[in-house]
Amino acid sequence: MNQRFNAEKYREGILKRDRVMLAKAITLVESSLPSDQQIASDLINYLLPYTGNSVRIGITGVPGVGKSTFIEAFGKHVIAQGKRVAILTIDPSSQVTRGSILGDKTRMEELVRDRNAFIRPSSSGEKLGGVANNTRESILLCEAAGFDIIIVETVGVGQSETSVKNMVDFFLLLMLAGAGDELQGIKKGIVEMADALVITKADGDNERKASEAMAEYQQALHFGMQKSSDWSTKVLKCSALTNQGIDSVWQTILNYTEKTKTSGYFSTNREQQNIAWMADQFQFLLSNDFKKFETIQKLNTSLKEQVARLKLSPATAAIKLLNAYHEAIKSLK
Ligand SMILES: Nc1nc2c(ncn2[C@@H]2O[C@H](COP(=O)(O)OP(=O)(O)OP(=O)(O)O)[C@@H](O)[C@H]2O)c(=O)[nH]1
Ligand SMILES: [Mg+2]
Repeated sequence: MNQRFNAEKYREGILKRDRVMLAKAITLVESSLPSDQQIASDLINYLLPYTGNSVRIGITGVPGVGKSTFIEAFGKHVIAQGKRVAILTIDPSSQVTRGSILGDKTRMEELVRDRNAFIRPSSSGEKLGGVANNTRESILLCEAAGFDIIIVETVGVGQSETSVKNMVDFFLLLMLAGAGDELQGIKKGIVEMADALVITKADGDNERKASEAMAEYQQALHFGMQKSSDWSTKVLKCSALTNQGIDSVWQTILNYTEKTKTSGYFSTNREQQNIAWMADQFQFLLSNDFKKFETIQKLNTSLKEQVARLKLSPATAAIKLLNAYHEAIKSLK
């Protein structure tokens, strides 16, 4: 049985940097219970003034590229600089399996035990807005709890990279040397979206291949489009085993934040992300509300048939659907 508190109590705990309370608050924002959602939204509104003071880093890459191992090495490095690091892991498959959590606990063995690190796998949740919305709220909670670096990790398959890109300041793509983009299951556009590409496992026999891969990507990206951040994608290599190159990744992120804070991009990007978040959420609410009316679902089915058989124009059918929705709402009053 999950104990629930009022929003005030969660707020107090989080501002005191109580990690147990932070974990409980994340469970709360992931909950689909309407009563929990009410407390969660009060809590987020309370905490907004204490959020925003972090660097949000998205990390993606195919299974086995070395995300967990990299995060362990990178996290420790950043903590050694006096920072506190929160790691939120998004599993795009519907459920976080116990296996993957346990696997990460062993791969992030030292971080798990470090008081300056907080690791939390996101469950898909059933809440409106899904994983993306939960993760955005979890980022805010971690910031209010005083974490300076927030890492959002996702496996680079499926739709999740784009939604992660839209909730972070810096987007890092981990790549294997010696395997083409297609082989790695990396979709078109992802490479261009990244603020840095990092070739992993650049150690031992693999080091030369990593350098070759770096040169190839540097060349390919040279012809890429200019980003609105005015930042050109950096290509790096590292080894999480030897720690070679880990500091370069950190320095690159520091350069990025300095540059984009000076240009103003850092804050306008966050403003736009907030507005896009609201628009996303509104779409979710609207389509969910729409689905609640059984009569409209029936009408929807019959209109689809008519449209398919060219008995009715799609535009007219859409208007009929909207009108029926308006009527259904009126009948509620
Ligand atoms: N040589 C070498 N091996 C590494 C390095 N980083 C990770 N590995 C190995 O690569 C394998 C996969 O590493 P993980 O960190 O689990 O990869 P991941 O991307 O988190 O994988 P998923 O969680 O399955 O998506 C493990 O066997 C690691 O030991 C590295 O820097 N050098
Ligand atoms: Mg992993």
